[in-house]
Formats: sequence, structure tokens, C-alpha cells
Amino acid sequence: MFRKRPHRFAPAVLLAAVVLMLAACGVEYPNSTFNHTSDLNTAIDALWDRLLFLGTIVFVFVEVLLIFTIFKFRKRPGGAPAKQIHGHAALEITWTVIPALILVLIAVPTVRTIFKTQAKAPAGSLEVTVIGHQWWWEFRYPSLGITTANELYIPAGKTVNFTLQSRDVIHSFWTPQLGGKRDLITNRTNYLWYTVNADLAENVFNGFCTEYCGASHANMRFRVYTVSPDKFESWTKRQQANAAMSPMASVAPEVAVASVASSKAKAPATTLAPATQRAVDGYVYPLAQMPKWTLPQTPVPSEIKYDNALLAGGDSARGHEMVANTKNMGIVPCLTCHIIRGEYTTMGLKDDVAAGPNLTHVASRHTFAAGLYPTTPANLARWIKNAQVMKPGSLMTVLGVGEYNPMLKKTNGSTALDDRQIADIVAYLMALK
Ligand code: HEC
Ligand SMILES: [Cu+2]
Repeated sequence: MFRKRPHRFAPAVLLAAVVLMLAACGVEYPNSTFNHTSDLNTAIDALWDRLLFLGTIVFVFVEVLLIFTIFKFRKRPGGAPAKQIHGHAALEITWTVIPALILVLIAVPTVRTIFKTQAKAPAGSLEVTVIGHQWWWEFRYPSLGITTANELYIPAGKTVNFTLQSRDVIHSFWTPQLGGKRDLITNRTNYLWYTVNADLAENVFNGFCTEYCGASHANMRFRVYTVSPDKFESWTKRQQANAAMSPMASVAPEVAVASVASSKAKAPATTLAPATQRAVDGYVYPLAQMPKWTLPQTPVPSEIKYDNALLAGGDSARGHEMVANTKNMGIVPCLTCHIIRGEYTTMGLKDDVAAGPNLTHVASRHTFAAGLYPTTPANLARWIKNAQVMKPGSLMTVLGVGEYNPMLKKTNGSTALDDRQIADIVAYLMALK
């Protein structure tokens, strides 16, 4: 039946095809690259459109000719053999020249775009150094004295020049919606620059590592907040401030570092006011405005047992004592691997000595562990207890009592952090706004 009357099914097949095609419309594609959100992806999209246009013409022309030929010259019963010809100069020249012209139409704008996007960034661009780590992102703003992790703020309408480096293996920096991607290569510096459209202030985009880099490659993500220049400046102020509760909390960062460098004394007496919390202000992208596709969806592993009720009793001052002054710590102190600006222990240290993210304003970031989890007390508690279970291969050690450390192949003894101590540390971390 089907073999005899294929045309009967044609309308049904056509309908199915149209329905399928239409089903693709109206869906949100939060990580689509086909956007005109920056000068870079607008330029690249123009190339894509041109290719698609020319390619469609060629496709239609070739297919129509093919179908026509198959139909017209098909074998018929009793038909005469086809005319046998050899060589046709005019035809051969035509089918060489036309493709050559098409290639020129593609090559010229492509090469121009390559030169434009590979050129040095325009003078006056905002410099951001992106450092890939297994498995998280470090963002430094050298001209602003800011170091942060996994959450990048850039001003819309201003050119940003990314200096791309790696601390270990090869990674790749990609924000599909804004442009990229470009590799972060060991012992080599790459650059990438673009200007996000000014009307895209107050947006957030997903970023990914797109070069396989080990166990938690898939867990190496970031967020990009594009904000108005005013809000960017306000955010800058917050990030430049020394950590809350630190002895230097109320001192401008440069002054604090300079005072320690210039005198043997740890700090001028006037600034010795530990546990005073300077009012932290400055812009942070409102959590409530985050579109759902930018919120982490990774389920928290149920293997880590932690009673959330303990978190209510967390004491940030005790947490501060433990973390910053390494009091009562039977574990590798946090500040062996993390910098908290304004604390004596990490005073004047260069970011390069830190194995982990800068925690000075960790609670001002909506996500942690490279976009894997929302920054909530419950998640942070589990992270401190057993970062290896929270993120496979993570280079943060396992710190909870009785937790198994797969790297050392042993279970933590009683000198590790108990759940109450973790609650105190979490209370402290949450104060690092
Ligand atoms: C051996 C080094 C090391 C020690 C010790 C360490 N950490 Fe970490 N920490 C890391 C590394 C590396 C990461 C990044 C992990 C990742 O995202 O893959 C990290 C990530 C974090 C994060 C998430 C930060 C972010 O923005 O993503 C927090 C919070 C944190 N550590 C807190 C602590 C606290 C609190 C302590 C002490 C109780 C501590 N760490 C001890 C290495 C360490
Ligand atoms: Cu990576």
C-alpha cells in the first residue's frame, strides 16, 4: 500500500515536518550563540548569516538540478541510450568560476573579521585577567585591585580585554551568549576582547570551560553579570573593601598593605579593632533577578550528613577566630589555601600563592565551587565538611570529622572540624559579604 501510493502520505509527512520545526520556536535558548549581544558575536554572526545565505542558494540550486535530472533522464522502457559527450569547455569554466567567486565572497569578510578580532584591544579597555584552575575560575581586575572567583562583573558598553592564563592544564573560556571562546594555555597568554551592548545592563549569562580539563571539567562554570557603569563602580567599591570582621575592615586596602609593609608592627593601633564589622555596601546583582537557567541545579549529595538546625547557632566571631587566627584548628588552616584580604595571616600576599579562591567577599557571590551550588549556609557547611563528595576531584581538602579523604586514602580523625565548628565557620563566611 505505502509502496504503491507514496504521494498519499506526502501531506502527512509534510505536516509532521512543519510541526517539528515550529516546535523549535518559542523555546528559550539561554546559551545560544546566535545573539547580537556584543561587537564580537555581531561580527561573527554576520559571517554565519552570509555563509547560510550562500550555502542555501547552492543547496537549492544543486538539489533542484539533481531532482530534475533524475526525473527527466530516468530509464524508460524502450528508451534510447543517453547521448554520450566528452568535455565541455564553457561548462567547466563556469563551474569553476562560480564556486571561486563564492569562496571570495566568504573569504574576504572572514579574513577581515579574523584580523579585527585578533587585533590588540583598544586602549582604555577594562583589563580582566582570567586564570583557569582545576576546576574553577579566578578573575582579577589588576587596575582595580580586585580578585574574585567564578562570578565576573563587567560594565555594559565598555570594552573588556580578557588576559587568559592557566594555573595548570588547558582550559577554555566561553560565554556562549557574549562571545568567545578562547583557550587558556599553560605557560602562554591569550587575549580576548569584546564590548557588551550598552542596553544589556542588568543581565546575567552562563559561562563554561570548553576544554576537557579533568575530573570536574563539567563542574567548571561561571556567571557573567553585565551591569551599568554606575553599578559596576558600586560593585567595585564593595570588592575593594577589606574583609568584614578583619582587623583592617575599616581601612582602605592600599593603606592596610602599605602600613604593614612600612612598619614592623602588625598594624597601626588605631585600626586594631577586630570583629568590628564595617557596613558593607556596594552593588551586587539581585538574587531575585537571576533567570532560572543561571541558578545552579546540581543536587547536593546526600552522603554528607549535616543537621541544618546547627547552622542557626553558628557564631561568626568564633568562626572568624578559627579561620583567620587559625584557633582550635586540628586541620590544614583555611588560609593556607585562601586569601582573605584584611586578615594579618594573608596580609600582603600575592594571589598567586593561593591554591583556592579569594574569600574576601565570598558571600557576595550567588554561587560557589565554580557555579555548582547556590551560596547558602547549608551548602557551605557540606562543602567544608567534604568538598570531595560535593565536587569530584576538588583540590580543597576534606575537613569534617569522620569524613573520608580519597586523596590521602584515610578517614579524618577527631581533630578535624565537628559540625558545630563548621556552623561557626559558615556563619563567618556568610558575613563576608
Ligand atoms: C588545601 C587547600 C585548601 C584548604 C586547606 C581549604 N580550601 Fe577552600 N578551597 C580550595 C580550593 C582549591 C577551592 C576551589 C574548589 C573548586 O571550586 O573546585 C576551594 C573552595 C572554597 C570555597 C568556595 C569558594 C568559591 O567562591 O567558589 C569556600 C567557601 C572555601 N573553599 C572555604 C574554605 C574554608 C572555610 C576552609 C577552612 C575551613 C578551606 N576552604 C580550606 C582549597 C582549600
Ligand atoms: Cu577547565
